[in-house]
Amino acid sequence: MRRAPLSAVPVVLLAVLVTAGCGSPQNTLSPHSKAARSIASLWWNMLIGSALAFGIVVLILAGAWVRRNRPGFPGVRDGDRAALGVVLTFGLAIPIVVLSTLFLVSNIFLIRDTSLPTASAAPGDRPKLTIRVIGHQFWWEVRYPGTPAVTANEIHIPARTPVQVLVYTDDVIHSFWVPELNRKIDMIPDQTNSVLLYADKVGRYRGQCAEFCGLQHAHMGFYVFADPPARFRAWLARESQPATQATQVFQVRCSSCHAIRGTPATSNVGPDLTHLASRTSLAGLTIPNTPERLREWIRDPQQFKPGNQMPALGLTSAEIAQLVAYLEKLR
Ligand code: HEC
Ligand SMILES: [Cu+2]
Repeated sequence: MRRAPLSAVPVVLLAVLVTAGCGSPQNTLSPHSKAARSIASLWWNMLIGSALAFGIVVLILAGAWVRRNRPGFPGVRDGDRAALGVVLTFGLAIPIVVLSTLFLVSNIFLIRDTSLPTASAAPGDRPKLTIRVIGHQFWWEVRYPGTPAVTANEIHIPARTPVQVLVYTDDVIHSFWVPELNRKIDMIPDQTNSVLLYADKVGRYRGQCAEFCGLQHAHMGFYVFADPPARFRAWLARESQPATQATQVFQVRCSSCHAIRGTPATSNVGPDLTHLASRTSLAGLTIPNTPERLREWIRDPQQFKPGNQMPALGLTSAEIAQLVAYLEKLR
């Protein structure tokens, strides 16, 4: 059997790296808003520009290598002023000019296209809705000011509507990022930052915490659902309703950390569960929200997300079954 040449290894590795991001549901290069399009085109322009610069450098190097043994080929000696000039021009002057221009241009793009429109913007561009997102290790609390609605890890917004997102953190630094809709925004203790969310198209966009925040940082994902405006309003109206019944097991075992509005459970150490059954996923997109997975989660949350802040509580199967039946009704 012929062995593949060793030189194929870096090529294969490179191909894996280059294609790893393709087709993911979280792709900066498949923008769905003006802000994300501006970021993507900035990226393409930088890629093309740096590929050109790289190509020119490789050509010069190759030319020099081919001619290195020809008589009269310039060599570099001590005190050679021309050589020093070349080094200063290509090694210092040109990089300073190119990098500062790039820095300036990319900041102008970012400020112009990805920031929240100011009060002087055209009325159609101004945010129609404000939501608050609070980072927790390792999940996202989502509030809709002016309504009692609180949810977790699944944000609904109306499509084709500018939405202002105010972000802050309950513990360490996190970073809120929906690559297909806009840039990242850090969630910093004792400070509120804001970012614009806008989606051209009805759909589901994946987001991710983009600042390492602890053991389960990678399992701190979320969805943004851009709904048709009427469906969004119906969702928000239902999400604002309290729950109609409570259960004793929940009150005893879970209410120290979770809230179910309309019942005596009001803590917010963990996600608000008032409309848990209306969500598609659990624990920051770690598992789908099905009765089986919910049961396994309650039995031992650490099996899916080791190091998350909900402990296994040693409940009996009967207690777990009762809790799952109750939580499944919270639509
Ligand atoms: C010590 C605090 C604590 C207790 C007690 C606790 N939880 Fe949790 N729970 C959490 C935290 C924190 C999370 C978020 C975990 C994550 O995603 O990182 C969570 C997540 C959940 C989720 C997933 C919610 C979502 O939308 O992703 C469910 C369901 C849940 N808990 C149910 C329960 C039930 C039922 C009980 C009682 C048997 C309970 N929890 C007791 C802290 C707690
Ligand atoms: Cu994180």
